[in-house]
Amino acid sequence: MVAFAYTIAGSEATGGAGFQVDLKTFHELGTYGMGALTCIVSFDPKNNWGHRFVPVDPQVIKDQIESATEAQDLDTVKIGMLGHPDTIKAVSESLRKQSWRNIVLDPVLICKGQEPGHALDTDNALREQILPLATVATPNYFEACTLAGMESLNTIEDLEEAARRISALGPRYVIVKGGIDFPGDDAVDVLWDGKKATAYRTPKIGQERVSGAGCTLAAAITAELAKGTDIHEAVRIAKEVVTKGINARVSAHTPFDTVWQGAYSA
Ligand code: PXL
Repeated sequence: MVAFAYTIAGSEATGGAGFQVDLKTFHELGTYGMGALTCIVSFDPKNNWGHRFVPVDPQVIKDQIESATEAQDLDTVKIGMLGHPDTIKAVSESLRKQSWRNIVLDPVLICKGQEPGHALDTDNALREQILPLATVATPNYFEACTLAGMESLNTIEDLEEAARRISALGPRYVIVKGGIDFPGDDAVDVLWDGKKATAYRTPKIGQERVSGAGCTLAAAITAELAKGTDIHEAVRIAKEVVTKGINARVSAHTPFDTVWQGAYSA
């Protein structure tokens, strides 16, 4: 029987991040994608592609989750952009209504191109109400620094330390994504599994950011966990999906190229 992969995430209208990326990735990995929308992001072409952000009414988020969880026996969910304390409260309450085998949290604090650090109440709500429920967290460089309380990550040991600190806040598994900001020639992700750290490396592809890499990685991990793949293999496959997707990236009139999920099986 087909495995169900569920996402609770925001829409990014150009298809380069969020809900759209999650569904494409779920499909690419052979899972049946479902989801609840938390917010609607429309980049503004007349204002340097700045973020126009509209939260979905919290009750409507709860209704969507009720509908999906009654329709199917879901046990694996990915949490993407929440973006507002009221959204976080609604999602946290809905998640607590059943048990989950896997809750994969991509702790989206800000999006590419946004100014960091203006929404402390959202960051704190995420840390207090969602992170403790997560079984897997996939912070990027900036999110790992923020959640772990570290100023910078310069070595593999720093990535491990950040992952261990974030694991102490709830999630059993933490994958810290070094990405472009981590020094050196490789894109390094470190998985802390509660006992040991494993580094996954691939050569960096250029020095420019690509939209959707983080969403794709977390969604691919979610799809693999939904199918019953173990966490180490799930991370390995997810990294391969992202690497192939960046190699085959799609250019847009937005500031960033975007990952092509379809490259994985092509
Ligand atoms: O890449 C993070 C992200 C996630 N979800 C939505 C987004 C973004 C960044 O733009 O818009 C909806």
